[in-house]
Amino acid sequence: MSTLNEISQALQSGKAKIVKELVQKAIDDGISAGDILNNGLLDGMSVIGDKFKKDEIYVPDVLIAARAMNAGTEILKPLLASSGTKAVGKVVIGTVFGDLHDIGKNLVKMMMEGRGLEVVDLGINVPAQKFIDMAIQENAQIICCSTLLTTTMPEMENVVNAAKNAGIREKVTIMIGGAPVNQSYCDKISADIYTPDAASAAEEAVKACQ
Ligand code: B1M
Repeated sequence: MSTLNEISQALQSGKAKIVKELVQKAIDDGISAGDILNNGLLDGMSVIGDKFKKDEIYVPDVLIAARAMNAGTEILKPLLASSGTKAVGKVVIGTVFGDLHDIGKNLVKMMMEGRGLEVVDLGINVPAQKFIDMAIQENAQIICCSTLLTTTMPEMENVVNAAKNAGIREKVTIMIGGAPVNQSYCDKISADIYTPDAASAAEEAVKACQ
């Protein structure tokens, strides 16, 4: 079995310590950070997602796999963060109110930091007004909203409206992303930028700060 397969399998079994060791081994063997992320860690997480959907596994299993995923991405962080051109800009990021998923949001944050952006992470379950208050307090150019649940997508529109109400809509770029979101939803709620993945989110954020 290849190391990437082993990483995927260990993640699916929730073995955080083994995932860490295997990710380090893959790095030492010269496998690129992007390959390890996409074909090892995310491959395993996608199998977990399928099984969760089919009720073959339950929330605790998914949480254990998520912990293993985070253990792996922590090791990759310096490598993902060392690539790309540096940019100057400040971003406020969070998972919207009602949503506790943070793996994708954490990846977006990691990629943005890798591109030299300063990222203020508000965590999960973030009320719309908090995005605005923190953007004002931190003088951020960009607000990034992540969500994984169809039920919490409307929270992104609440962020857009809260920015209008606070009088900062013209000054701040609102970026949205997460599995249920797409370009047409972005257009519908009058957010500024939708990107499908963490790498393109970082790329677009850099452009928005220029
Ligand atoms: Co949840 N969950 N979950 N879950 N979970 C999903 C999302 C689900 C699709 C599973 C399924 O049914 N197949 C489903 C949502 C269905 C829907 O809304 N249509 C679901 C559900 C239903 C639930 C609960 C309601 C389950 C329950 O309690 N009965 C519950 C909700 C809790 C809540 O939030 N209030 C719940 C709970 C959980 C856990 C806590 C157990 C755990 C989260 C742990 C954690 O995040 N720390 C969890 C997980 C792990 C998942 C799955 C399996 C994996 C999500 C993930 O991390 N993917 C997920 C199934 C799946 O996605 N296949 C599922 C990997 C991650 C890297 O991808 O976040 O999409 P993603 O990020 C991508 C892009 O979307 C993008 O970049 C990343 C890649 O580069 N991106 C952005 C993300 N944010 C972005 C922002 C941007 C730009 C790009 O700009 C700002």
